[in-house]
Amino acid sequence: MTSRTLPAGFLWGGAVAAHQVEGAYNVDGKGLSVADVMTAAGTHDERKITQGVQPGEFYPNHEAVDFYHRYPEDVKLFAEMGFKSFRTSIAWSRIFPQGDELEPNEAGLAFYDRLFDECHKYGIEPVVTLSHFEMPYHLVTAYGGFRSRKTITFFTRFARAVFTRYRDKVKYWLTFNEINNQTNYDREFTLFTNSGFQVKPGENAEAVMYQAAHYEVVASALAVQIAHSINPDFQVGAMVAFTPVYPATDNPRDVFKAQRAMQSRFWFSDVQVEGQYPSWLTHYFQAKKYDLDITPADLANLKKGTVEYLGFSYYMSFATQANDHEDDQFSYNESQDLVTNQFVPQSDWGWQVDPEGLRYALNWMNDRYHLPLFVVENGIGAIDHLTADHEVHDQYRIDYLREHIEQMELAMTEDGVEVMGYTPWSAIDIVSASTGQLSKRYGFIYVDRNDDGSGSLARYRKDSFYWYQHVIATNGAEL
Ligand code: P53
Repeated sequence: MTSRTLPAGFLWGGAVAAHQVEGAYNVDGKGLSVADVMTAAGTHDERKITQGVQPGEFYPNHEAVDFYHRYPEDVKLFAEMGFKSFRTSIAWSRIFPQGDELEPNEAGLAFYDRLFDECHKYGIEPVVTLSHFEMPYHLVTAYGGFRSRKTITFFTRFARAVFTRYRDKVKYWLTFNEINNQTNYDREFTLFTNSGFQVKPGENAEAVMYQAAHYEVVASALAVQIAHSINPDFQVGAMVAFTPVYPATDNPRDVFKAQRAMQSRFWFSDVQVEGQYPSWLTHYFQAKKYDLDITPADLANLKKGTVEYLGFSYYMSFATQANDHEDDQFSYNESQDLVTNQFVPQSDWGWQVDPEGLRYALNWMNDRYHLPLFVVENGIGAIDHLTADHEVHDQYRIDYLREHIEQMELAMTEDGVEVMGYTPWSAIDIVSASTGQLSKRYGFIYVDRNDDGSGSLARYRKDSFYWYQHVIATNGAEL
């Protein structure tokens, strides 16, 4: 138990992403997105990426939990929990169905007007991600996603359209969700969902990732500039998956390996916050002979488009150790270089649960970035059981969230870290991003839907719903 009081105005809330809740994948003119061509996987395998939508395959995001039609009921439940904020994303392919049109789709824009109005009805502040794993699929097939510099233009056109439309409805924006997932460039899922491409035979995946990510940080910096030209009061943030990488031992080689891992995972936010590339990375490009398209105009734009806060997700921590054949760069390959941390337990999906790592994360970012921080995702995917009385006794979720909130509060009250808000993942059950499962549940609200798409879609409050309601009511004093 803690009795720490947080500042008034702290943005308690919950988070989702458009593609994981909305469904209605082909309604009101929406085009296909990358999320619409990924099948469902099991607990320990990866989703299949198909060539377009293939007959006979099951695509769980097509219907998801039908938030597109049920949002009034869902937002009402968020308000009942006491949400001050609600984080979601705008499905890019609702606004620009193909991605490369010149004019936005009015029906798509109108949906988010309705959604944001519904939030404001209850005093809930929307926190909106521009790109959360949902690039229009046509940009993938026609341009190779962010392989192409042209995609910067498509993205900024989208950003301008929504900044203009929601000028008076949304104040808090995030550019790219977990832009740094693609550090793990050997994983098909991360490159496809972050950047909209797949690696071709014989290609150097790391080099292509760095090129695409460069275009993204430039697109992000341009979006920040556009945002402020439209409304100077907008707050635009970057968003990284903050998975700290610890050294497995106190062997100095392991410590340096962990430092290189952290540099490799967080150069994205270094650039977005500081407006320039870290020196290790420009030297790394030279050492690896990666001849990237990075122009002086790009570098000038990075300087002009720095973010005003840093959003991050926090689920787990990693550990690494040096191997016997390190190159001079101690190059970090996330698919190969992680080891199990014996000091922390794992979730059913093998995620290393580490509440103290959240305090470490907040301190690390505070020291490095000197910006307000926003915990825009935190939670645990778990199997829930709905009782005959439609209850869900998810004490494990309450325990997870309580332990993490405690560490966040310690960082704020004992370490002086400025945290703007906390929007745990997820406000309501969603389709898991990495597995496509519904049964990897995160929500405070249970949705009657199964992995195979069956179920009534009815909503039920879990025990965690009532617990979180009390946390918000006491502004974090009673956990
Ligand atoms: P799922 C990897 C590591 C940390 C967070 O993840 C990640 C990922 C990608 O799987 O994703 C974020 O559903 C993401 C959400 C996602 C959530 O974490 O794979 O921003 O879209 O649902 C949980 O279990």
